[in-house]
Amino acid sequence: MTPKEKNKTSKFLSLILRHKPEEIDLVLDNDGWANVDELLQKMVIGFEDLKEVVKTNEKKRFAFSDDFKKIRANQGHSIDVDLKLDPVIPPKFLFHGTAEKNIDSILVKGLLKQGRNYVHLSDDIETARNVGIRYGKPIILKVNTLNMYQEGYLFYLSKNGVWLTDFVPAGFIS
Ligand code: HQG
Repeated sequence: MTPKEKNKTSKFLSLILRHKPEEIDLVLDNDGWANVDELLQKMVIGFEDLKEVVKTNEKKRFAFSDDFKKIRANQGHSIDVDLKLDPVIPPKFLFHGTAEKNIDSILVKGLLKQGRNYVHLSDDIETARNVGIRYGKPIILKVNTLNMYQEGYLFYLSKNGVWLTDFVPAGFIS
């Protein structure tokens, strides 16, 4: 596979495993897993290519089950799946990158999950900047996550290191 083909396949996998499995008539189970044989057949790709895409994905977006019979996205879903992540204690601060144009609304309404299942946070500023730049001139928000945790908000850490929570009230953002 050329790097371009890998990138295209990875983008399509994100679409299928996070948002629209019905595009290829695939059904995910409650925990977001797809059957690998069925996926290969419906995407018309080979197992070795799929393994290569999963292994080389720069954000480790996908994971196989231990027996390689199932595959799912590690985070980023808009469809209702239960990743079965356990709540964990967050660090003192986490970061969220967004576009400058969103800031007024965020400082009033807080960070909303919008189309996805969670609000996404990162533990480093560079990642947050790269997330924000997707939507315009980036701005990095610092979230007082430990204070949130102490007030009862839950945090989850995806297998590929993305921090997830349901909602960040404006009062915890600086
Ligand atoms: C914004 C990518 C106005 C929020 C990335 C964001 C990430 C508000 C946008 C992952 C708002 C939602 C997720 C409010 C939130 N008013 N705007 N009250 N609350 N927003 O794409 O965090 O590469 O759903 O700031 O790396 O940008 O696909 O979320 O700008 O980890 O693996 O609403 O997607 O991962 O946008 O990105 P998104 P996100 P992948």
